[in-house]
Amino acid sequence: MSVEVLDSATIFKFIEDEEAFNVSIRDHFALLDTDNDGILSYAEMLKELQSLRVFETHFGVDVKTDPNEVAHVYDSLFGQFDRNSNGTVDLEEFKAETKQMMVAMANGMGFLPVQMVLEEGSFLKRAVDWESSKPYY
Ligand SMILES: [Ca+2]
Ligand SMILES: [Ca+2]
Repeated sequence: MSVEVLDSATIFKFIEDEEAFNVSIRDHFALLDTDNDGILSYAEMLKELQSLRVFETHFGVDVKTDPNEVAHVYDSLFGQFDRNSNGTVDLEEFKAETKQMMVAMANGMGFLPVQMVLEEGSFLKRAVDWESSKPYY
């Protein structure tokens, strides 16, 4: 984990760089697909859903939640990824939903840079690394 400063422009630029974005989607998908069958089951997605940190506030305070409620939220998040509701998430679904979530996050951030704790391998960390690998222009 590391603390990074990022702004919505970094996220938008990363998404718009089709090639870089596709590579990171494929990488991340392959990491989650532990049985290598090319699709993500609920169990395989769970790790990703947990990393979305839906229960943390902006101040990093853990919100106490009832386990039933947590399971319900994961179910509904999984349903967002599983667009054709066949019980698994394929690469296209994963890409479409990840992109949409990142756009929503970027829109929510506005124009001011935000300091965030990012996990290694998360998409936001990838976006930051991607930007810092670019020469200034
Ligand atoms: Ca799988
Ligand atoms: Ca599906």
